[in-house]
Amino acid sequence: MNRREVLRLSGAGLVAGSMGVTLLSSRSALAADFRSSDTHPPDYPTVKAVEEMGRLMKERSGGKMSLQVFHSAQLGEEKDTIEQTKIGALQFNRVNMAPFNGIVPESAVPALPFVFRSTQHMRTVMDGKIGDDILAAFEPHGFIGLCFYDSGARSFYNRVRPIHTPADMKGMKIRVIQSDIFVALVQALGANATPMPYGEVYTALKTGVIDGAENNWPSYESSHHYEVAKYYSLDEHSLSPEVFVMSKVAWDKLDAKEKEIVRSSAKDSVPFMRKLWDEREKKSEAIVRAAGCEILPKLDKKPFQDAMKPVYDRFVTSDKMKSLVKRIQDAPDA
Ligand code: GTR
Repeated sequence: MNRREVLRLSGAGLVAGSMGVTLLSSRSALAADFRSSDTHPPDYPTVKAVEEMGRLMKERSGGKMSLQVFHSAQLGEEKDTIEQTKIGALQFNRVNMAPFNGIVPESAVPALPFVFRSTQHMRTVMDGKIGDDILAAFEPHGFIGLCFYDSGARSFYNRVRPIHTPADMKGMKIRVIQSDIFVALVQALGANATPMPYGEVYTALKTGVIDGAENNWPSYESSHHYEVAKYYSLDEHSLSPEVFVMSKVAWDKLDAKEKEIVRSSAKDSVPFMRKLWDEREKKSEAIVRAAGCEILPKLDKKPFQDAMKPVYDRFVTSDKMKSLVKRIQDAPDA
């Protein structure tokens, strides 16, 4: 199914979803059939991970708490599903960190360009106290941060020419995820940033409305963007993980034991997800390479990193943000 068909189905998904939900009544042990959203297709590691979380939750609650994942953006694009989660129409949601940047200030820190040195550094930081502090920061805004899932490295791809240095990006129209940090990042590299929902990117690339976008191997492949934008330059500007949240409206209806089941099931789905992620990265890379895309191997990151000062100057302003960035930079790789 392509993105357009998926979008056509999204209305149907909403209707089916709203009819299918039974919520736990306050502090009771009634059965609950929760819903979660994901923009990716059914075989994508984030979808599989949330299904695994649902399996654990069902098992640990003796069958009372179950979860259905609405994949392929059936319930809408990420910004819309975040709204639905906030009001409790949707109980769970797996989204990228970036669309949360304007809602939860602390979510901006892992989304900052080049803030992590490596995947191992990201995992160490986000699995520890810093990650827990960032998850806790979601609660005052109406969300319970449950866990982070891997998202590899985001790099630029386009349909015009290989990008070796920021100078090659001058004047290019690059789609970014809907976050001011990503807009600033692309502008700092001399390109024009076009924020756009994920589901519109394939057609925009194909018709030339945009020249390029940025993402990790599995998204570049599963979205079929590689078929219409064949230059992929591995500058790896973002190693930000994804986030899995619960609606605080739904959370407040759970008793202490149910809350513990939700939290532990989410955390315990992370190693499962990482295994799938590592496998999928390799598989997606092989598909993209076999299709004849021009991959620019690890670029010299320094000119890209040097261009990021205005981004940090603009977004890392409060003492809280400065301290989080410093704690990340000071954290060991393993
Ligand atoms: C993917 C991410 C999605 C979505 C997408 C995008 O890597 O997993 O949640 O945010 O990027 O670029 O919009």
